[in-house]
Amino acid sequence: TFNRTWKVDRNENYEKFMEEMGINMVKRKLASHDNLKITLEQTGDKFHVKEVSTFRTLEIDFTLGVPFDYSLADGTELTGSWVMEGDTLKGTFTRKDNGKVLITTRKIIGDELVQSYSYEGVEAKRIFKRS
Ligand code: MYR
Repeated sequence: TFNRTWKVDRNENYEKFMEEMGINMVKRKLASHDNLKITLEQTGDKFHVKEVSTFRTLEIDFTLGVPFDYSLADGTELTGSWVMEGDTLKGTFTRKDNGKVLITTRKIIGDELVQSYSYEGVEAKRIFKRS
């Protein structure tokens, strides 16, 4: 189950990924130390997500398979949805500004939550521990 609060522990290739996303160096440096915490609460096919970082606090509700809008901390707007594939949550989001697609997954590996990101062939991970 995804249901708990997760605190980011480490990143893999996240700065390269953000660079591909067009985020400038100063913001990349800040974003790689954003102390992100996410609280996931799944009830059936509905999710409530609380996101807390040095940038902002926000709450998101979505239903598996149903598109919704989401803005990144720098204002980039995405639209897309999450689906469950086996034990993995898979998100497919499209940038509203350029139409390019960002794929992200969340899965539990051992006692960690691993979130992967893929954009224009660049892949990254953020690995979260139980908070
Ligand atoms: C959620 O479930 O947390 C809300 C929806 C998340 C949508 C996709 C997130 C992609 C984040 C990419 C961050 C990259 C910064 C350049």
